[in-house]
Formats: sequence, C-alpha cells, structure tokens
Amino acid sequence: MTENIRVNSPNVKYTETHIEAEYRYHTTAVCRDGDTLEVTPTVTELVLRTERCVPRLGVMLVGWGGNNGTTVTAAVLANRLGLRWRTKTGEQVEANYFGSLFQSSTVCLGAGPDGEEIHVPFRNLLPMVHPDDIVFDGWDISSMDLGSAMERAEVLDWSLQEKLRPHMSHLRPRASIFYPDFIAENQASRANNVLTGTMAEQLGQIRADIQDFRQTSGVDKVIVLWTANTERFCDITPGVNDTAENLLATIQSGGEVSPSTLFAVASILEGCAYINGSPQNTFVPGAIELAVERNVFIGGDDFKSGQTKVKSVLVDFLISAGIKPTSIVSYNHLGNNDGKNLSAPQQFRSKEISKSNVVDDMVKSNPVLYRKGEKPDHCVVIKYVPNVGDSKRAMDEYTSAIMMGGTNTIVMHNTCEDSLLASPIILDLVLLTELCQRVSVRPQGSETYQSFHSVLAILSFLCKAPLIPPGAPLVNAFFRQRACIENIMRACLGLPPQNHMHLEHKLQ
Ligand code: NAI
Ligand code: DG6
Repeated sequence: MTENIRVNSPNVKYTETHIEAEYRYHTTAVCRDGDTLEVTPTVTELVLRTERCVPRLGVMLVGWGGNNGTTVTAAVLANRLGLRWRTKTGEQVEANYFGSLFQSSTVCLGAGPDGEEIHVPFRNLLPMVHPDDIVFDGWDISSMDLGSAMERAEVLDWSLQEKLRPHMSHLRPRASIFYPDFIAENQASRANNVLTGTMAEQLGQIRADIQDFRQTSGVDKVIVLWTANTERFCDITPGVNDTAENLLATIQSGGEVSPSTLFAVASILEGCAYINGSPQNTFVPGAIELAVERNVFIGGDDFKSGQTKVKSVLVDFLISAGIKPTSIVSYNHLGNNDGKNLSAPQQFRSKEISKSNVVDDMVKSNPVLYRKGEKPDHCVVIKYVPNVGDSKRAMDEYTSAIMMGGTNTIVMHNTCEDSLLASPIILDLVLLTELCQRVSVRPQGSETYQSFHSVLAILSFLCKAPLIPPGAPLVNAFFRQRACIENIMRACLGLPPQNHMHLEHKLQ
C-alpha cells in the first residue's frame, strides 16, 4: 500500500524539495486566580517545512551481535529478499514488519464521499525511509559473525535462519569499548572483540568507524543506536560529567565515563543522532549539553516493547475511566543474554528504575483519585530462567479501587519472543529520528526555521523512560504519545489534529 497523499489546500505548498504547510497551532493557557481557573485559547501561526528527498540511511548498532541486533538485521534482510519459510507447525509465513508503528499501523486521514473513514499506513503520511533500504553496521564486544550470532540468539525459525545465513555470515561487528565494571560479570566470557588504548583513543576509534562506514557504504546519513547490554547507572559528579566541557576533559584524562556515554559522545561529535535503547543514564548532563551545542538529536531511554507498553495502556484506561489502581505487580522471567546480564543487582536496578516510573504522569493527572504525592504500590521483579530463552514471560496483577469500597483485580500473562517485539521498535526509532531531521518550523513572520530540540521527545512512544527537554511535560500514556506523533505529522501536511469528534454525524 503506497498510495500517494497530496493535500488540497491553499495553506500547503509542494515545491521540488519541500512540503511547506502554514499551520495554526492551538493551545490553551490556564491561569489560577484564587478559586478560579482562567482559561485562554491561544493560536500560534507556524510554517512547517519537510524535506521531500529521502536519504540512504545507515544504522550502526552498538550490540549488533546480540539478540536484538541480529534479529532486526535478519528481519530487514528477510523483508528485502521477500523470504517465505515454514514454521514448526508447517505453516507458511512471509516476512513482515508487524509491531512497527510506521509499517504496520494505520492512521485515519479523513472521510470519503460516503462518510466512510479512509485509513492509510502511518508511513504514507510523509516521505520516510523504508526499512528495507537501511544499511546496517555496528559494534559488539563479541566477535561472532552475524550468521552465527543469529543462531546463538535462538529467536528465528530454523528454516528462516538457513535462508538468511549466507546473507549474514560475512557481517562482522567492529571491536567495541568494554569496561567490565559497567555490565554484569557474567558477560566477560563473550568479550573477545574489544578496543585497547586510552579512553580518548577509543573515542577516536569509534569516530573513525563511523566515518569509515559512511564512506565505504555510500549512505547519506548515519544514526547510531545502543542495543547493547544494560549498564549500571553512572555517577553524576560535578567536574566530571556535569557539563560538555568537563565530560570531554574526563574522556581525555580517564574517569567515570560509561561505554554507552562514549558512544553517544562519538556520535554527537560526528553529527550523528544517537538513541539509547537500554535503561542506563547514558545521557549524563554533559552529554545532553554537547548534543544541544552541536544541534544533534539524542533520544531514549529503553525500548518500550512489552509489559511496559501494556502498562501504559492499561493504567491509562483505568485512571481515565475513573478507576483507581492501588497496586501494580509486574513479574517477568526470561532466559536470553539480556536476562543473564540483568540477573546482576546493579544492572537489574537500572531496569527496575526505568520500568517503575511509567505510570507517574497518569497518576498525577487525576487529583480526584490520588492525593498529592500518593501513588499506587508498584513492584517490578525480573528473574533469569535460561530454559525459556528469548521467549519472555510477563505476569502482571493490577488491583484497583472501584465504587463504594469494591476491588477490581486484573491479572494477565504474556509470552512472546522479546527480540521480535524490540526489533520493529528499533526500526521506528531510527525512521522517526531520520524524518525529524528533515522537518523544521518557523513562526509566521520570522525569517528563520528551527529544528526540533536536540532531546527528541517525540520518540517517547517508543521508550520506557522518555528523555525530554528541561521543563517539557513527561508523557508515558500510550495513546497520548501516539497522538503526538500522528498530529505532528498531520501538522506537517497542514492538517488539523485528529479530534475524533464526528460532529457531522451527531447533529439532527
Ligand atoms: P543481548 O545481550 O542479546 O545483546 C546485547 C549485545 O551487546 C551482546 O551481543 C553483547 O555482547 C553486546 N555488548 C555488551 N556490551 C557492549 C559494548 N560495550 N559494546 C558493544 N557491544 C556490547 O541483549 P538484547 O536482548 O539484544 O537486548 C539489548 C538491550 O536492549 C538490553 O540492554 C535490553 O535490556 C534492552 N532492551 C531490550 C528489550 C527487548 O524487548 N528485547 C526491550 C527494552 C530494552
Ligand atoms: C526483562 O524485563 C528484560 C527486559 O530487557 C525487558 O524484556 C525489556 O525491558 C522489555 O520490557 P517491557 O517492560 O517493555 O516488556
């Protein structure tokens, strides 16, 4: 389905290079005056400009040889090659991008002549890179080629692996930065592909790798994404990593800098967007300041793939229906290398923090149900059970207070391959980041266009612990996050936000 969309409006101009949309951005200002809330609708006139030319995109994965890294590479190859294979039940399956917001979900454009709603694939709204066209490269502390690493991951059907192996065995991860202190001790045995030298020299090598990939692959643009092991949190220390200058100085002298922060700094210095798919605090204040100074996008943290995604729907449903969750207990066990790494206390703690804060915005939004500072009990448990491999089990119990002292308990059980949930999210993250690099906005009357803030909050939908610019509202609720992406993309086409009013069908 690649139907073209062309907006028929005097406010929208298609030039050879751009789509330019004049847009009236409506917001609502609220002021408290004693017992009264004064509400003022406001309008800002904007011009949104989107470059139409879609670049050849290169994506460099840190942790390329892991379950996510191999699975996303395999999935893109399988789609590009149009592969079909038989599963263990004999069923014929063809490659797809299920689970990708842009490739496999749709948006309602508007109504046709008979009033029926017209839905199009999300990706058709604006010119976007197609995942089939992404060129992958990356690093891993394990030297295993991607064909063998796919076998080690035990995610894909064997017959599909056989078809993919000839296309993957020649792909080898570049040597990476390994500081054993940051990941679990149990990972040391796979670290046979590591850089030596000082921290500054390692940073230089990562920058050289990015340059080399850009030149040899012929891609126009590179985005770097961390899908390597979860690290422990890094200490935030004044003088060490609190400013861009101090962080760069610490890299020169050696000190508390995590591998993921070094990758972020290397990417930013190379002008490449950097996305963190794991929970650790890669983006120390100095790294954020560097990104802002260099006008480079950063995004994260931690892919929102399964249990947390459900939580951001279910708690939103409960609280917005006026039901009061009083306890949320989330238990999961898994047997892949991610689970093995998370069995160490400091790495588990990073994940626990990321998984625990995801209901805060919804709780805070309802002072009818919750007193100031009140929160539901929220417990997160992760256990490593090798036998289940990548097939993660997640069990959740949501207990809520309902009318007149009643109790509502919802229990759910979810089993599925973790990496098959994460892979489409990796694709969405890089595709949306790339699109945002081609969008700029100017207030009407002003001469200058500005880009989005370096901290790319629009990625929140895809992240468990969204990184947002200072002072911006943190949104975890699933449908608000989705509506944000949809409505910004509609704005780029001069279309009003999707309001679901259907007023035309509700009048006499
Ligand atoms: P994995 O353990 O299979 O893969 C991680 C890879 O990173 C391994 O191959 C390892 O050798 C490599 N690695 C470790 N440190 C490295 C470094 N400094 N430089 C380069 N490579 C390094 O884990 P998996 O399942 O692929 O997950 C990757 C990350 O994504 C984990 O942090 C996980 O917590 C996170 N994540 C995964 C989700 C999922 O649904 N699969 C969802 C949310 C986050
Ligand atoms: C166990 O929680 C391992 C983790 O890496 C998760 O699989 C991952 O963070 C996905 O979490 P969730 O909550 O989105 O399913």
